Amino acid sequence: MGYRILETDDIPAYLRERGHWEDLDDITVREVSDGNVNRVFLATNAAGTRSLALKQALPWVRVAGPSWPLSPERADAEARAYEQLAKVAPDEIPGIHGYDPENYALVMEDLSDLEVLRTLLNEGAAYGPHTSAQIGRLVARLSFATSDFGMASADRKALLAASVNPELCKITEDVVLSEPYIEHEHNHWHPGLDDLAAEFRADARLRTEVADLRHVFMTSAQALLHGDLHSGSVMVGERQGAHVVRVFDPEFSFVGPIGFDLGLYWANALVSEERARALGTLTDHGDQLRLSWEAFESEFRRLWPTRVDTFFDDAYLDRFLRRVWTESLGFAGTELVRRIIGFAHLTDLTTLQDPVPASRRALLLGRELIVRREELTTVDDVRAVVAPLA
Ligand code: SR1
Ligand code: MG
Repeated sequence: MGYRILETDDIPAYLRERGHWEDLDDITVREVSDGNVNRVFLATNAAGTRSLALKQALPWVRVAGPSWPLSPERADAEARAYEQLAKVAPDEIPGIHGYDPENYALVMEDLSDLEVLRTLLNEGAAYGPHTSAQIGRLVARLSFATSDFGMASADRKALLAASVNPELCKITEDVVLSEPYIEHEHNHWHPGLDDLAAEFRADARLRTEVADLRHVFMTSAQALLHGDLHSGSVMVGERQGAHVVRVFDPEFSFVGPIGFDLGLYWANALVSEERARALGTLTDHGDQLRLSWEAFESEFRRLWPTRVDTFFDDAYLDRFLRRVWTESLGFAGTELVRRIIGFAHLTDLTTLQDPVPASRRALLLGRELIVRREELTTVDDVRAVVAPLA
């Protein structure tokens, strides 16, 4: 039949055709699209005992519409990423009920009993003790398993070839790793940031450092990434008294530099910290970089003795982790900058009554992380950069 864009009214019959739902008299569907790129629907029965989520990739960027075409094949990348994630972190992703490559549609577990991490934080909640450690551990498990340490060379090459995701990588290369530093129609910012936006575009050193990070992003095929690991790609909550973390939306997944995943997570934690500082609701925000890095590093080191290629010795592990740390800081800086003077701003800042002071701090922090990433070798060094911006 070929690809068709599913509307709310199409979903019941579609789910039934695909074998996901039986009783067409007992199904209610609503659209809950929230991210920038795709459409998401929730199907539930009247008793509330059965529910499913359906995510479909459109042939364009959802928030931009047909004026920004984008191949729906990105859903293939998402389905592939979930396959890899299911091997290393099955309890930290949504249950996947099926993927339909013809319609670029994923049917998966309804997570609406959980909350998007960004939403919770914006409402004033603390991170809590487990979330960032779980994210750090998940990144370590995914990246170790899909690196040359965790996979035989030929299998790795096959994964690399199967995981190319050119269009979505190009979006990142553009909106994160170049456009904010040049004149571009995607860029916009609060007028109170005019001076900094101009300063950043005129800063030759900053541009060269971003060019370096952009090239790392383009060429450093370390491991399979989530590819867009911000706080809107994480859901948290409680189930049967236990803390639950679910990472979703890995459509930007490709084999790239591990620091890109950690960096995005860190940048979004730092932005949340700035929001909390502005509102006087700071709690545990300042611990998140440390918690996620320590969990990442200790899990990666725990897995190291299982490496398939022992030519990589322990001294190399130290060097490799140092590189991941440094690149994570740089990528965190680029994410901070693009979310404020580029495309796709964050509600953490945009919903503040006066977003300017917090945005200025975050921008300055972003620039410091980019240009000083080599000299910031510890978490305390990073905290020392955050503090004087106050
Ligand atoms: C055109 S897509 C803009 C942003 O939304 C996604 O969530 C990614 O972060 C991307 O950079
Ligand atoms: Mg997303």
